[in-house]
Amino acid sequence: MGLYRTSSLTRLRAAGRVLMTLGVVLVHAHSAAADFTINQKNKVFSVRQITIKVGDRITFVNDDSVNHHVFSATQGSEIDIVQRPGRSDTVRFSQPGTVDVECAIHPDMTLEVQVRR
Ligand SMILES: [Cu+2]
Repeated sequence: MGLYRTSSLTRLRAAGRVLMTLGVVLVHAHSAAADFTINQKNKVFSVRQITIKVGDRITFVNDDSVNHHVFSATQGSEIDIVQRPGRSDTVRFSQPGTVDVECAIHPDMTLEVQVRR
């Protein structure tokens, strides 16, 4: 009897550990966001196009000696960040779709962000 109790308690504990491990794995998979960096130098973005996943982050860095204004009017993914030289700001993209980014000061500076599910 005593032996039986011990063994079913052991089984319960083992099952609990499996469930906890699964939970940790699921949480980890859900939060596995990637980080990207895009620089602004000589009045261009370092890439013209980038494909990322929902939840990923892009850090915009102003490597110029003039102000930039990272801007997007894409609905649900609006960006409006004035950047002094040397400044960097991180934006998280939470909506799937195409996000058109530009510099509101230098309209030739454009960047297309493809956000995939
Ligand atoms: Cu600019």
